[in-house]
Amino acid sequence: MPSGIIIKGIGGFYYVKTENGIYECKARGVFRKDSKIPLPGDEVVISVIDEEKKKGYIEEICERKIQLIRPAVANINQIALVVSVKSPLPDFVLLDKLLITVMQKELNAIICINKIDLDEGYKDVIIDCYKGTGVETVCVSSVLNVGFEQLAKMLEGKTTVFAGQSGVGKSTILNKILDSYVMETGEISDKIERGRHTTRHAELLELKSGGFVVDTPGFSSFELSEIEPKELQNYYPEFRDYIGKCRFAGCSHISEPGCMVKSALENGMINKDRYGRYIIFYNMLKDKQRRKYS
Ligand SMILES: Nc1nc2c(ncn2[C@@H]2O[C@H](COP(=O)(O)OP(=O)(O)OP(=O)(O)O)[C@@H](O)[C@H]2O)c(=O)[nH]1
Ligand SMILES: [Zn+2]
Repeated sequence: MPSGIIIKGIGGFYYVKTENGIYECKARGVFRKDSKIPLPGDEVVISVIDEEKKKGYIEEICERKIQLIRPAVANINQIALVVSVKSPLPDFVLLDKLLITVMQKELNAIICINKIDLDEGYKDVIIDCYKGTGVETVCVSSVLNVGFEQLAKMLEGKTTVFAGQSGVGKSTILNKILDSYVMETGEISDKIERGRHTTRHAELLELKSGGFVVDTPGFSSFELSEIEPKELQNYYPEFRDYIGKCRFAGCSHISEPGCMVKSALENGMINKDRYGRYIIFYNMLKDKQRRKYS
């Protein structure tokens, strides 16, 4: 039986890309019984019932390597965190939270700095902030039409979700990347500045060079979940060299003496703003934990 990957699901039909093209498939009732809903990104085995009309049934869903809830998509392996240098200014709290989640899920991250036509200089502030994380950054502008070749290279062979606050230009970037796909793009308006709420089913769009990008609505709020305060340090790649070397085992790197993270901070090895937000997140998670157990 042929196997393939679900690229989208609409109204009970799943579109499965195989070596022999795309099949419109229904899911066997057995999945519903197990409350197992096929998702875009799922690797599946199908049976073909009509080769000419390209129709079939999903017979089996392979084990998911990863599943995102919002957007509901399976088996992605990269998240492109999009920020713009202006209109809107970067929400660094959101960006850090997204990066923490990417690290927690062991996905690859890239940072895509958009709208560099609006402020050439500010991109360096962003680059500097994330230099220590080792996350690759790329600067793009659809107005100047620059950076897309480099971005496309970073997407090759991966399944990438674009994430970032409303209005940073995710749809615009996707349109540039997939010039043969047409997607909805917002207008500059108050509506966008305040955040637009659209729900769309996630869809995997195939890249000419191999790999997929996921077309999803942007989200502008985000809660860290299921992270123990002491775990947080592990999701800061720039802390990695110092963790376990502090005077106290279980150092939170906030107020303990003999902290190697803090001395790295003082020596300029760790970005001060990133560290400042680490403290905020740490205290937030501590609070959450206290509430949970009190
Ligand atoms: N100056 C400038 N404007 C841009 C650029 N890229 C996108 N924009 C504009 O920014 C606005 C928002 O772009 P979208 O692509 O809709 O942003 P989005 O991130 O998909 O927004 P949501 O759908 O709300 O999450 C649009 O008016 C775009 O024309 C750019 O490189 N430079
Ligand atoms: Zn420490």
